Amino acid sequence: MNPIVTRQDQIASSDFDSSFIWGVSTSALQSEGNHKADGKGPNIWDEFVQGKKIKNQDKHYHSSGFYQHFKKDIDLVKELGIPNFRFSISWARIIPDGYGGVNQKGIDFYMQVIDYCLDNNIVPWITLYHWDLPLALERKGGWVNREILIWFEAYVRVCINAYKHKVKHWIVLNEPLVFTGAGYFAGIHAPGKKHLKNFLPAAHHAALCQALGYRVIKEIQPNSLVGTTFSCSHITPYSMKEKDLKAAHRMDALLNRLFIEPSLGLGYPIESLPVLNKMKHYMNPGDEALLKADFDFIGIQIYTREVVANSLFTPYVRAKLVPVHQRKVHHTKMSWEVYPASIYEIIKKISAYKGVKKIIVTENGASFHDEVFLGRVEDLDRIHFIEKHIEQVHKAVLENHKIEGYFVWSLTDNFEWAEGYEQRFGLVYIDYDSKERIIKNSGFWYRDFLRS
Ligand code: IFM
Repeated sequence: MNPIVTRQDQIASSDFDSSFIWGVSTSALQSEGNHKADGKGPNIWDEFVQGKKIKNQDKHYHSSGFYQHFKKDIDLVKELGIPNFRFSISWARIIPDGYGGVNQKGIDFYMQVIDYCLDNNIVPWITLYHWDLPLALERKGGWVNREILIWFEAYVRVCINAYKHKVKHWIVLNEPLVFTGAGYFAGIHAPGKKHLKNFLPAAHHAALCQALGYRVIKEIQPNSLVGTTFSCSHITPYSMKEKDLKAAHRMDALLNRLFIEPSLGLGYPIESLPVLNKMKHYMNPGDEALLKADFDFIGIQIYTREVVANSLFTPYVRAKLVPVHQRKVHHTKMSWEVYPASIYEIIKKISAYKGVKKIIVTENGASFHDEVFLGRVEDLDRIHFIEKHIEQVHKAVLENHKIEGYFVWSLTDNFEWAEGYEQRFGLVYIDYDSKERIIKNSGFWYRDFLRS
């Protein structure tokens, strides 16, 4: 296939140190399909999609079919010359009821995926939890129940013991703010719970589990490299009026600081967001210490920036995100502003924390309207998006911030949670009927960039 763009005057991977880590990310629930195969237990999304909260009533039951087509997909990773592949383990494939009996077929499946990566010189990076809690655990309260610490520890032990001889890079949680905020406060993601009384304990238990996961992995596999990921967005106040500046500060505490600061021993950002005071109702003596973890790397996941205005009607944060249509700015199909400088600002911000050793962008990418025409997907918008973001990463490198890697979200189009299949983030287009994979021009662009 032809390279799509000429590379002169463009950012090149050779502008980065040769040790810089380049990769691509995906997740189990969004791409595997086969949700009942080989003894897998039900998870919260298997149930949630049966309600009415997913666009077009889409279900993840088949998706791109990574479960049966993983070799094809890893072949694509290889063809594109991407050295690192991040995917997640489905908890309910490994332990169908969440806690207790282990499903050997689940263990075997991920062993095959890992082996196939290694056979192809691709480094596997495994996320242990990417939002798909076993349903049996949700029936007992899920993330709201402090027993999640026991369940999660047992699950992590099984995974690390199974794969420790083959996998070095582990990511404990994917974006705890999103799965607790959307799943236990807003009710728009599984399990569809609402209110502060669910969100705060869920968030606290997730923060405890991210640190617990770190400790368990290091205990079993001391030479591992362990990180966890955070969704982050650069925040700009809507105006320079004091009320908007303060609103931006509160929103920053919620979106960017809530989970990283306790892991660094700084506690929850209560002074900036007073509602977090209520977190103490869910904290046991000694929890401050248990929240800490000495992560080898921090994964940051950036898609946009947020413009924030004061809002008396928004409970708890008294701040609102000003939508793109009101600001009339260039945006993706998700209605997220295209603002590449956000990635630079966030790297700078996270780098400034003394306790952060290394930062990896574990997700960055965009959904645009993709069309197949004569067997090709000419997704110039996505190429431009990724290129401009990599330029900003490079700027951060030149300023010696602690950034050491970048992963595109995502390898293939997949099930975008409440947005279903309408949103396509892949470097590779999926025809959901035939399961045909078509490398988009952005995929070729990334390949050429990595070769350059
Ligand atoms: O698809 C998601 C992913 O699961 C988590 N981070 C953001 C992506 C795009 O919304």
